[in-house]
Amino acid sequence: MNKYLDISPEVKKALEEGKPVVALESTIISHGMPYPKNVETAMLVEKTVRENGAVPATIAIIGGRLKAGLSPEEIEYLGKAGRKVAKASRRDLAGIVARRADGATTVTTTMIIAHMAGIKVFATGGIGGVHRGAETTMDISADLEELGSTPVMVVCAGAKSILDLGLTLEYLETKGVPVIGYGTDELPAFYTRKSGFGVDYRVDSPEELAAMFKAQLELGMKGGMLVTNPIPEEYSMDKAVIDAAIEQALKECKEQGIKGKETTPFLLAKVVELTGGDSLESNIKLVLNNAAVAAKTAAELCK
Ligand code: PSU
Ligand code: MN
Repeated sequence: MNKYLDISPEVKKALEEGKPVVALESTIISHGMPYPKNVETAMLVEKTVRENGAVPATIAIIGGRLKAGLSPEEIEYLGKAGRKVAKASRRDLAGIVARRADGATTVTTTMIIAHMAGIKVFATGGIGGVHRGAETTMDISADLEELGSTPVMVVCAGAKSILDLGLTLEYLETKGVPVIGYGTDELPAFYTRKSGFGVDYRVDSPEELAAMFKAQLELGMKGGMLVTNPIPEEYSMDKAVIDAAIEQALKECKEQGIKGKETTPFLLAKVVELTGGDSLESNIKLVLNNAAVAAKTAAELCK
């Protein structure tokens, strides 16, 4: 086992016994939602994973240790610290570990640590992608590279239209990442069920998701698989409302000269602020929905 990795006793036992485990990220807690909703949500997501037959492993870096499986106290600590905790992407890992610092893991670093621990399925809300205007800024999330190189299944609700969804799909194609629609032929756009872009495969059951991922692993493919699960109809947002909020957030981001790793957290917080918390409720519901699909799929993979 990697000398910098700590697997919690519960997660370790499940992995040793071949029981299903689902990885969960921590940037969504520290940078993706305000306190205390973030902590409440993280605990609810863990509960949902359990109710659907798997053990949750929330991942973060604490005091320079890579953690697979956090205690409720550790989740509270990260949630309360919020954006004061470093958002840890691939390039930050060595620095944070060497300095024995804390880091909230993004999709990228959660995949890296899940893979180190032997966890195959990971649930989150949305992934990073190719930002609008990337043809000049070159702002492309490291999440896409990671999906191209680390064999973990990521269950999300698509990507927010703060990104260029068409270019994000092109990039995933280049990196050889299969994009699966869960119960849909269309890529979901996080707050809404449709984006106008097609997926590579439509899959309608956890059994088939597990079969496809098993084939990918047994083929020795080095990359991951992206499962996009649409937000439940009753929680989806009005497209015009969310589009207006996103346009406004993008405008303020540009005006304030926000760049680099600050961009996504800024846009996420702005959208919540502009929609008066409605988008936060949708965000919570879609994460729970993804946690359930991921847990059922992890259980199938263990059969
Ligand atoms: N998109 C969301 N919610 C999130 C994130 C993205 O809708 O919480 C977080 C995830 O942790 C993701 C990261 O991996 O932001 C991507 O950041 P960047 O765009 O800087 O790569
Ligand atoms: Mn970026």
